[in-house]
Amino acid sequence: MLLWILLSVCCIAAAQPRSSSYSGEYGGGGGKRFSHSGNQLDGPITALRVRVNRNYIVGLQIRYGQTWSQHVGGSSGDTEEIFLHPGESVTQVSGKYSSYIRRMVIVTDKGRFFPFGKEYGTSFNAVPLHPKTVLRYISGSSGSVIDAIGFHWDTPTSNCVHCNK
Ligand code: MMA
Repeated sequence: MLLWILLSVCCIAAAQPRSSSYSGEYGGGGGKRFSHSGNQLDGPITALRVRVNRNYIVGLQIRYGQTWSQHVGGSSGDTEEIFLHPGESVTQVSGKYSSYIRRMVIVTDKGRFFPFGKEYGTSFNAVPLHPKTVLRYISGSSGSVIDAIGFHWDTPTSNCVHCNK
C-alpha cells in the first residue's frame, strides 16, 4: 500500500512540466556573492538600471514589480535605465566577459533589445531551457564591478506574491 502511494506520488511529480532553468555563471571568480532570489516575491522584472564605465558593466539594479533591488557593484561610470512595457519579459541575455562582465544585451519577448558595454572578451548567450519561461531573477558576484552573473528562468509571475495586491 505504502509502495503504491509512493509510486503514485512519484508518477504525478514526474508528469509535471518542468519550468525552471539556470544559465551561467559567466565571468570571473572575484567579488562578493549576491542573489535576487528573494526579490522575485516583489513581482516580475519591470525595469533595469545598468551602470557602465569605459571597460566594464560596473553595477546593476533591477526593479521587481514596483520595488527596486539594492544596487550591486561599484560606483564608477554612468547609469542607464530601461523600463519594460506592461507584460514584457526578458527572454535572452547575451554578452561578453573576461575576468569581469564587459557587455550585456538584454532581449525581450516583444522583440526589443538593449545593448550595454563593450565588445570585448568571451561570448555568452543565456536563454531559458523551457518554452514560455522568462528571466525571473539574477545572481552573481560583484565588487567594484560585476565580476560574474547567472540567469534564473521560470514561468512569468503576473504580480506581487507577498504584498497582497
Ligand atoms: C574589488 C573586490 C574584488 C573584485 C573587484 C571587481 C577592487 O576589488 O571586490 O574581489 O573582483 O572589486 O568587482
